[in-house]
Amino acid sequence: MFKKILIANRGEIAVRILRACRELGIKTVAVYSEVDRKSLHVRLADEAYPIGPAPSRESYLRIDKLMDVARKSGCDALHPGYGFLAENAALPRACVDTGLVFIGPPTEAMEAMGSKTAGKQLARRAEVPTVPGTSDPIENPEEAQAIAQSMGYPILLKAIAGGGGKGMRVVESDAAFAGAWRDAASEAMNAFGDPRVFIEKYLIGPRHVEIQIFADAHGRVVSLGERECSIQRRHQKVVEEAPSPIVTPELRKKMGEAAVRLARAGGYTNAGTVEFLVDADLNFYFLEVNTRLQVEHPVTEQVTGLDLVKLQIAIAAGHRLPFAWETITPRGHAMEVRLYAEDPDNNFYPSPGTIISRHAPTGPGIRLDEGVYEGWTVPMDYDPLLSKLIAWGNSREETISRLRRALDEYTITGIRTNVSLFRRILSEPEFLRAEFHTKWLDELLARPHPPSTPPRPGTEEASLIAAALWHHNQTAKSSDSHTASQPPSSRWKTEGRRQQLDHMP
Ligand code: MV4
Repeated sequence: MFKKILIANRGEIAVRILRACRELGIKTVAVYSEVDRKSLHVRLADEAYPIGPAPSRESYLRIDKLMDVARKSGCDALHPGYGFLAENAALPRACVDTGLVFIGPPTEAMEAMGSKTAGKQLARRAEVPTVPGTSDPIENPEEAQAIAQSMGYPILLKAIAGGGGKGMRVVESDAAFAGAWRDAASEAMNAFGDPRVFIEKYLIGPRHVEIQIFADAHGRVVSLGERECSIQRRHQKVVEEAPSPIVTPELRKKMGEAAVRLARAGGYTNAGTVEFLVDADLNFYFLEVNTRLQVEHPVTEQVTGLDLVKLQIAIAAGHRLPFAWETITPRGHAMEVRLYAEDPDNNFYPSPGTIISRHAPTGPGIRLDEGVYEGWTVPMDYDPLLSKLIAWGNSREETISRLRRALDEYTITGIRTNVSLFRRILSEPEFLRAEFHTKWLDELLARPHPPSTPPRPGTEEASLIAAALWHHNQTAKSSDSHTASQPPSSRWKTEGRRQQLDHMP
């Protein structure tokens, strides 16, 4: 087993990896940029080293600095987390050169599966269903249009290098093709420096369902079941759950076997996620492979009882997977919401700042993965993910009621958060009936809706009395600034009682 692991990341995921290492008796080395000197991952690690200024290009994306730290501190392995360099094949390559074990797939598997079209070609060879369309980029627009005509509209143009919905255009008719082609190619060029585009049949109202796979270095490949990730805002997942409410045991088996075939075909090892779109008739189509641990991995952990980070470390150290996939059946239901330092009443603008006070929910079925603490300042230089709140229950209904209860317990002052977004989603009848698809949240948010929480009082020194006075004035002025399910009075009562309790001797 490894003695010391370099954690090449920050925030909640660095903390998550640290915790697994601590439980395994492995020493940890953190790295930090100038604005992360006081961050939680730095405080919790056995050792921590600065790697440069705030911009990630000059710190968390500097492979040379990471290798320097690993050599100097005597690490034998590196965990990349997610984001930053996690899916950049140059990182596993550098690790090999430095004599470090990369906790993730081999360089070649990352390259073979990381690109959208390479992944799609591999899927076709492995007889994994793909969306009808091309799996090669098309050079000439006339040829592309002929393909679109023969497929029938609507079609979707997708950038090869795509991500986050950039370089994607739906084309409804032949007349709209030429313009959409130009737009998609120039957007892709601007965003990725690569204008190449391919064509797919456009699926209406699909769901995003992904399969968690694990592969060891001894030929065993397993599926750990699916996660439902259709609740997205502008291509960013905000709520994830396991199992998917629409996936039957038969579909789970079929999708799991397809994902395992693909992983085998790509020579994959370690943790990976195979993304699929699922249509209304429960046909599934391969989308892409994520060659890393995902943000939403905790929902799989909660329903399988496995620690995926420990599994990643064990596999990287050459251990065998200790179970066969036939033995994995999800138990109960888990759901995660991503709490961000952003303002849902102001177009989800990032809201960095200092956390004045914070109260974390606990109790039955609640897990909180976070990288923050009271008094810490959320930097504006990175993704503002604060915490992942995860609930587990025996049924989807119990899980949702626990999550709502935990959201009511969660308070954080000094910064704005998107908590109110989740109160809203978790009380929508369609969400409760699990009737949604990948565009559902964007459509919901496009409908007019009053702000769902009262604005917080002045964030510097929010005393209970000021808050109560403010609230009194607010309710006297208007009564429509809240939803029926969450009257602000009860919220202030809860908060007031807690503050009184906090100050009891
Ligand atoms: C699609 C699609 C419909 N038909 N492909 C968006 C991001 C990229 N990873 C794939 N995406 C989509 N591909 C076909 N042929 C609809 C989407 C899509 C989507 C997919 C997953 C999660 C959220 C989404 C939101 C809008 C559109």
